[in-house]
Amino acid sequence: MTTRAGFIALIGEPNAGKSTLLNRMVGAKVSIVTHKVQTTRARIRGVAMEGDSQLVFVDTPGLFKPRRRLDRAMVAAAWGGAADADVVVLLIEAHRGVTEGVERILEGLSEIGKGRTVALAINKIDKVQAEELLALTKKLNDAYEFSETFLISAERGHGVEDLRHWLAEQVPEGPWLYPEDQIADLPMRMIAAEMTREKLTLRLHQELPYQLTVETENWEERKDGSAKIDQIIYVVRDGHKGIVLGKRGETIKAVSQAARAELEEFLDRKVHLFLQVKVRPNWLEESERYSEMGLDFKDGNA
Ligand SMILES: Nc1nc2c(ncn2[C@@H]2O[C@H](COP(=O)(O)OP(=O)(O)OP(=O)(O)O)[C@@H](O)[C@H]2O)c(=O)[nH]1
Ligand SMILES: [Mg+2]
Repeated sequence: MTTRAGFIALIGEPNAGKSTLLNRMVGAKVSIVTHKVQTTRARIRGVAMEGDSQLVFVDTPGLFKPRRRLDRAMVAAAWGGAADADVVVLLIEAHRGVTEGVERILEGLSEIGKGRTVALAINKIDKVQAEELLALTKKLNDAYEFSETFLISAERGHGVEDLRHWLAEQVPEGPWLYPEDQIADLPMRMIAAEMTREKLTLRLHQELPYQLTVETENWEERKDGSAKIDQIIYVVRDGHKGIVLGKRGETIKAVSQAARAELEEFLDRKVHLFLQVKVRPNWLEESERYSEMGLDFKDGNA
């Protein structure tokens, strides 16, 4: 049997649907998803099998014009993901088309895409009319020489099978990189922290989700088979702490319940989740916070 295996980087603007696509390819929720931009902060690997090919998908943070250290580190991680991959898939939102942000990404691709297979995936086709897709496909292929174009809905699954089949043929021959049954390559404590951050992002408004981070502080396996997980939510201001806690602690309680439910499903066992909110005005400038997130602090240097 000739096996194949390779890395496939999913890149695109924030909110393009990269994490949704990764989860669909893997068949499990490995990467968090919200309707807000800049949800994913680091590279997240999910593994899928297709015939004799092992596809290692690399979800990346969205590409945007960075302002803060964290933004710069995120964008660097995303381009780094593309540079390390065998195949790059650029996701574009069908209803938004070629935005300024997309134009900047195409410029970047003219460097990083050199000598690499780059496919275009126009996502969220459920949101537009078929005629629009034709025009958009042409426009994008005029701007960059993509190896192939796919019209997909990561959320509903349209076109995803075709993309997967095609990718299975593109990755190089070689031994599999992970055990056949592995679906993610991310420490469990990090997946757990991400789940809590997703629930916080869904509940909190404006800038707050971008100014907090979640870390798993302690993970204890209990004799009864359950896990006790302690996490810290770092925020930058006292006022933020109050908002995260909510009136009579209602917000943090709801977040904790939602995150715990998802963790229990993922781990298939009982979880005791304890969340603590700490004010740490300078966490966005602390290198340890970046390594916890899976980012390189130096990448954030201006
Ligand atoms: N209508 C529709 N919505 C989609 C589709 N794919 C993803 N979405 C939605 O788009 C939003 C963003 O999805 P994500 O997967 O978090 O996007 P992302 O590219 O990972 O975003 P960042 O991590 O912020 O860069 C979510 O609300 C998804 O449910 C799709 O095919 N159709
Ligand atoms: Mg994402």
